[in-house]
Amino acid sequence: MSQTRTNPRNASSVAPRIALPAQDEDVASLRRSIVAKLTYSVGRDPIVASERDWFIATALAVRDRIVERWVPATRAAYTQGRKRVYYLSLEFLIGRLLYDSLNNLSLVEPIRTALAELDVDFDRLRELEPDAALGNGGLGRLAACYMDSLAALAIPAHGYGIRYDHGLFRQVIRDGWQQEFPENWLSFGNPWEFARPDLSHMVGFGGSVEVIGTDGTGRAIWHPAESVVAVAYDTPVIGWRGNFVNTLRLWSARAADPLMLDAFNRGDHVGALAAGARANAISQILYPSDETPAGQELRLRQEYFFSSASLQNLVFRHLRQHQDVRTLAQFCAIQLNDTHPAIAVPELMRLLVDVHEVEWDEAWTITKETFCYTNHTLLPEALETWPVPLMERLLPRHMQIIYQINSEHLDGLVAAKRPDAPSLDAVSLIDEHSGRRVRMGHLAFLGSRRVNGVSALHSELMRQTVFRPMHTLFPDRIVNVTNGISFRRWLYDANPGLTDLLVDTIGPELLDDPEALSKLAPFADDASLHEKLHAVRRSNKQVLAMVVAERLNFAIDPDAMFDVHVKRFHEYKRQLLNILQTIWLYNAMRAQPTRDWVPRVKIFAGKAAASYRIAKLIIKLIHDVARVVNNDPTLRNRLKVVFLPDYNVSLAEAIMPAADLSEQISTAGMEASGTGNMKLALNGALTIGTVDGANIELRDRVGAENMFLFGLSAEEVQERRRNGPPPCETIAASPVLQEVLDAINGGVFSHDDPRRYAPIIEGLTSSDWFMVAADFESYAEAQLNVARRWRDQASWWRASVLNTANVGWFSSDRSIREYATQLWRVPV
Ligand code: 26W
Repeated sequence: MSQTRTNPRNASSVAPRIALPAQDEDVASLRRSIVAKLTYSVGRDPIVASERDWFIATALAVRDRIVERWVPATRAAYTQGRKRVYYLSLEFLIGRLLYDSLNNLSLVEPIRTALAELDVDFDRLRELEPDAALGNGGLGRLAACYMDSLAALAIPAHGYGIRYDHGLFRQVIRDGWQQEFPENWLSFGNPWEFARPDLSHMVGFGGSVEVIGTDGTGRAIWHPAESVVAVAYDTPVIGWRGNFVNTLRLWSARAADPLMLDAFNRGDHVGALAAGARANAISQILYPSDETPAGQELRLRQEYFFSSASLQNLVFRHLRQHQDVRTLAQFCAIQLNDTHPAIAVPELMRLLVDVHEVEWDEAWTITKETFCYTNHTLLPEALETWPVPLMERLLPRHMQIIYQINSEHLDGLVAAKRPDAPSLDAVSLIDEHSGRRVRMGHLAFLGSRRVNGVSALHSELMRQTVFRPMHTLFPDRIVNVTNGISFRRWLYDANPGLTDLLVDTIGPELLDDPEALSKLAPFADDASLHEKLHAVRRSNKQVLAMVVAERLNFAIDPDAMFDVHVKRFHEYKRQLLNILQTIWLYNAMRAQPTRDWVPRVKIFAGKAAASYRIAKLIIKLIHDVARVVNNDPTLRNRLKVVFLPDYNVSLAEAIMPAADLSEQISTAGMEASGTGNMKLALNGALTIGTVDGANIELRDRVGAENMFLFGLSAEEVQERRRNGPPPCETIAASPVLQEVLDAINGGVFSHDDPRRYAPIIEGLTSSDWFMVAADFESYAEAQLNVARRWRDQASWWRASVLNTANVGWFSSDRSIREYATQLWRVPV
């Protein structure tokens, strides 16, 4: 295979020495199996094989080595009768699997050598793998990190979700505007999965219910009007060092009766396929909305589809092994990743009562003992509720069950006559205020033994705000499990240079024990370590600069500070605050061009929900500012603004190791946790951030003196929203902010349409809900401190070392251990 096209990864293709040196027999056997896969599975002659053919062949050869471990791991968990975790999630934001699998198997070097012997370049090959982008952002990526840690810790687990034909949309920027295009990750097949056409479940919708008992607790027979088949696709999930393998089981929807032959024979060729199309639609596409209610019926169909298939499957598995459905809670823990699978609560009740004839009360006890629920956001617009009429039409039996659960819950409350009892209205499963709607958060809460938030602050705010009435009734139910990240993917895979340096400095123990990173702390002032870290960072920045050059045809200087703001676009994440400060810096540089400004590259990446007008306008503003700033010769290249399109896991793997500064600047109280903050700190970036989400726990470990914290606290935000000065006063009191807004308003960045940003200015001056104006001065001041610290490189690298040294706790292994002991009651 020729090696002409430049590949940015080649620049950094330092083999991570965490992999054992290539053994001759490994190399020879890998080479043989790759050629065999190419020949017999791909059906290609090596002479004519394309790079993609080689990729598929390589992945299949690697998969064999995973399966060799999968079968015994699954069998052992079965024979030992171990309790199993089922992680139900509508999203798994996985990214690529080739490099990660190889790293887990310590086979990176052998594969590289084997492929080189076949004249194939591994680093080019791995870039061909499409990202599995079956998620929107933090919630989906967390699910993927947790699957990684479950396998690493050898906890028997299944991830359950949907095998979307199309993952998160591809973001294309045209003239500064975001456009969405369908993504097609399956177009060349998926070498990692096993289709299981024999493993399927029927999922019903609509129809009628025949009630058998005399009260609401009796059995019923549901006659669905429509049935959809859920077909399983299994992907093995291998743990660190290949010791254990779990299963990610994703469901694909098929029509029970794909072709209505009588209609076809009548000549109605389209109508004959209609039912099939309606069924297929369920698993066709990931909902791209993040933090906004999708609201559509299709979304509810997706939620019920995968919840029902997963529960039928796990009950089936339980019965096959233990025969008695009543012991379910003893052997299964089911985790609900947000409320998206909350319908699983009444679904389990239906399976227990209607299908397995368990008495209602016992069924409810089993249900509550089996489920746990994680909440990922307090944004009121993102809390799921479904209109009662829609639920009655689509899931009539579940609606009956929800009514019964609700009436027992409310009756119990009345009977208890507690003096501190919240109003029935506040704890009812039905919201009677804006049309009658089912509160899925309340349903998940009531049906779970434990409910958790994802950072200390977020869990506390759950108790004080959204779940306050429920918390009063069940004061022990809400617990905290602060999020974590997979160090395998976010350090060993993404930053082999740093990984090697850490191993050289403090020993290989850290590879198996993230807390061992603390041994780095004594080296915080070691100048020779600083030098080496600087060399690693610089080479990672060079790689990122090549990505920028390739994608945007634009040069950035690896010696400038890389100031990185990457995440979904949302007003509360305040990319707007960052770009306003960028304009402020631009003005200041133009006013004093001879000052010794620290050279900076502002790097943005992230997608906006397709319907989120203001978020898309902020993306456009970043591009407009970039055009002006990047072409202004007076700045002498000391400020550049870059927007990298189509942010995904793979791009994040290139960005995290190349960042100097990490922007975590959400409005306090609004970011449940954040996980990008952890990835960046682990890779040695310093954080500029608000006292929000997991930033707080980061501060507690890393030390406030090694971060740049600024802005209002969550409490101050609340207070200011209630009684604060009007935003126009805040703006008037800050001449620099006023100047920035005047520039935008005056069309400095949008000569072609000076009114373009009126909605943004209007939002700031009329309500400033996200406290952009309120926090501006404090943020700008913190950015000055950043520049000051950068000038003192010894102090900067000291802080960087202490970041990496103190973030071991944010490993998702730690999070999963907490889930295992506090929530699931499984041994670790
Ligand atoms: C119904 C529409 C919808 C879609 C997505 C509502 C809510 C969501 C998610 C809860 C959004 C999300 O990804 N939340 C993020 O979860 C991460 C993992 O816990 C946290 O780190 C982030 O702070 C949180 O925003």
